[in-house]
Amino acid sequence: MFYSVQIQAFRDLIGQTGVVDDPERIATYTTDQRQLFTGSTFAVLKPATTGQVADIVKLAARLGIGLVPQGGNTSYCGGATPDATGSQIVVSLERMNRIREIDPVSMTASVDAGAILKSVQDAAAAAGLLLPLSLGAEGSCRIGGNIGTNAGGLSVVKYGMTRDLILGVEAVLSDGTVVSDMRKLRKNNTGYDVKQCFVGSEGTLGIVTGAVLRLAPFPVRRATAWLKLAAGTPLAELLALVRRQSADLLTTFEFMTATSIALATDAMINPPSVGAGPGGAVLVELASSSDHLDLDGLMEAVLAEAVESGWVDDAYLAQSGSQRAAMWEVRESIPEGEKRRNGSVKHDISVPLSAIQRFLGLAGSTVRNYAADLELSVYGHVGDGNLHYNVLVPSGVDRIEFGREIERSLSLQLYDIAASLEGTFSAEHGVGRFKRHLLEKYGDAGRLAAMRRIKTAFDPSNLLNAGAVVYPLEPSSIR
Ligand code: FAD
Ligand code: 2HG
Ligand code: ZN
Repeated sequence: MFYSVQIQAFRDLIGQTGVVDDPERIATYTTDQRQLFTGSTFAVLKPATTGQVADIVKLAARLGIGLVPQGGNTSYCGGATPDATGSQIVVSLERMNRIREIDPVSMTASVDAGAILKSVQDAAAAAGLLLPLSLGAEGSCRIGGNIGTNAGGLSVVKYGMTRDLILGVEAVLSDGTVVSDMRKLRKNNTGYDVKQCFVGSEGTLGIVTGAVLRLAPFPVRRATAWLKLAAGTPLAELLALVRRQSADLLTTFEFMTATSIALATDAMINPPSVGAGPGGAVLVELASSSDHLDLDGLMEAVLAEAVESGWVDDAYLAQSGSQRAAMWEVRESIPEGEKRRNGSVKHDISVPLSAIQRFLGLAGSTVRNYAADLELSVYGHVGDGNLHYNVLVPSGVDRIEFGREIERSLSLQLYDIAASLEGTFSAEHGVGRFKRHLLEKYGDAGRLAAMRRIKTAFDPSNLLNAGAVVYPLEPSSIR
């Protein structure tokens, strides 16, 4: 076999169990989770320690083999998938899944990068604490992948993105140097904030092997409501009302259109009878770690004012844990609902909150002009100015072909609108391999130059996830 010498060299380094070269087992690591692209690799490496990751990087650098770090392979932009050349090797962190420490006093979780998000949430909860990162893929995505994509999700409006939750990091650089900065400090102004370089860099600057995450007090009270919106409800104003009148106890403000809700409920076994008003619906949640607060009473007062304002036609407060869970299940089933209906072409846009209504208006007329019969599934984390503005693939149509056609035409018009409103073509899903051309098109020239310099400084040989996010500097321009 062409790469047998290399495979043996990696086996000698990290042992038999750490190297997978059986094509059948490799296959799950080479296709992205949306099944848009299948790359190729001759082996998947599964290190068990940070030392082994460092050894892998050093050997790969010597052999000139590119490395693609992978966590749960749930990301949306093809960043965890090797390219088609067959010369990159996947480094899966899945065996490095230890929760190293939950420190209830410092309120931190120190974990291996391969720990599954849900298992870290559970370990924190067992100590009465909350890891406030929550997303539909939490049962399979891993902390290193969350850091790689700077994952957002369902409670960003209160707690921020992964970037806001990371206190310390351990990572291996492209020459095998280990950055060991697993400190729990909130304050540490000692020069460049190196850990933040790894956040959102999608495996192009280093392989993260560990992280210290910030925890919060566990919310013992939650009030969850489903709001049916009147036609033309100004979402940002409604959000401001809820934040103000709930004393900013808001943790979730998720918008959904009627189509998205129908897709989700179609995919559920026991769907609740929730629906949308003419302006869609919003899932709102308030949370408190204090059991002295009457959160339901507060929510009822907020809802009454929202109805009074004329922006909300109807509102329901979940009366039990199972009603709350059902409301959440609707929201979280939308991606699965889209998948079952032949998929969607995804647009993970964000604009300033002040421009969200304008985006919806302009994008809506753009889609209608493009093709009056196209169906949209529009939903998302409006509390963060982030919409998933997805075009449904018509049934009976080839999903991949349709996606290519839309991405060449309509998608660019939608991204142009987002850009004209000072927004972005990727709010939380990253750039990966699929959106690199969009970064070239929409990225500020100075920012791109800075990114190339950072990439070149961290990884002069372009060993780490080459082909994702950004091209390095031309070799001739490296001094
Ligand atoms: P992977 O897909 O394995 O990798 C992602 C990127 O990080 C790749 O570029 C990879 O090379 C890099 N990487 C992985 N591990 C490391 C490491 N140890 N060191 C350095 N780089 C690394 N995303 C959101 O932001 N918000 C959501 O609400 C959300 N909901 C989702 C719902 C569903 C149903 C699905 C399928 C996905 C959703 N996602 C969401 C996208 C995805 O789950 C996130 O991007 C997640 O953070 C990816 O984690 P992962 O472990 O699967 O990473
Ligand atoms: C979500 O918010 C995820 O559910 C997935 O970010 C979005 O599938 C999508 O478009
Ligand atoms: Zn999302």
